[in-house]
Amino acid sequence: MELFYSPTSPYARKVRVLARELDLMSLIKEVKVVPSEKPEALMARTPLARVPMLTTKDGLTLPESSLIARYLIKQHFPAAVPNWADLRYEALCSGMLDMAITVVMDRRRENHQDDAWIASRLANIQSTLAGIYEEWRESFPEKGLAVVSLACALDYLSFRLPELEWEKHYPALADWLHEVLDCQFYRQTDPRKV
Ligand SMILES: N[C@@H](CCC(=O)N[C@@H](CS)C(=O)NCC(=O)O)C(=O)O
Repeated sequence: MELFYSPTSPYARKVRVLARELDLMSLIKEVKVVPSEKPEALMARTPLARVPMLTTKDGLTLPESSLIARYLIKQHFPAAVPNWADLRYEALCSGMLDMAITVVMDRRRENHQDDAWIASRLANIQSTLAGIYEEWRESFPEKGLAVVSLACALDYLSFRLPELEWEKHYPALADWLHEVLDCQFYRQTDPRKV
């Protein structure tokens, strides 16, 4: 299998960590690309030209991190059925990342969106984070897709939107994140070490 990724993509990081946790790396060749350069190898497999993108052992091209995550879990646990609670956390974290990335990309453009647009994206991230935090305080899975999704999303916020200062607002969640990140799979995929 081939997994196309870029080192700074939090969606790609999620499936790269998951593949390592599920002990699938002997079956996967990672291919580093810069999607904005529209590399031929990526374009030939997905006209979306986004990462992550997985070519499965049957030659299917899976162009979406949630799909790839479900495929990887099925490879490790053939009898796995959808874990809706985990998938829900994954979707919430992906939604937060979608908003974070639009803000990060917008800041790189010459013609920026107006401040109200940016503020509304940041407010959505903050309200989603507040909701996740309340649930996390009550109970949260110890491992698996929910943990990987949340850790990759939170670390992306720390990396690209430090002004949110989420770690200051939720110190217990920040402690949890640093414990999770203290593992070789996260170190190997740290976007700061590009
Ligand atoms: N919903 C997609 C999002 C993937 C995505 O937006 N990837 C970005 C990198 S973080 C990308 O490849 N962008 C390339 C581009 O927009 O040119 C997923 O979960 O896989």
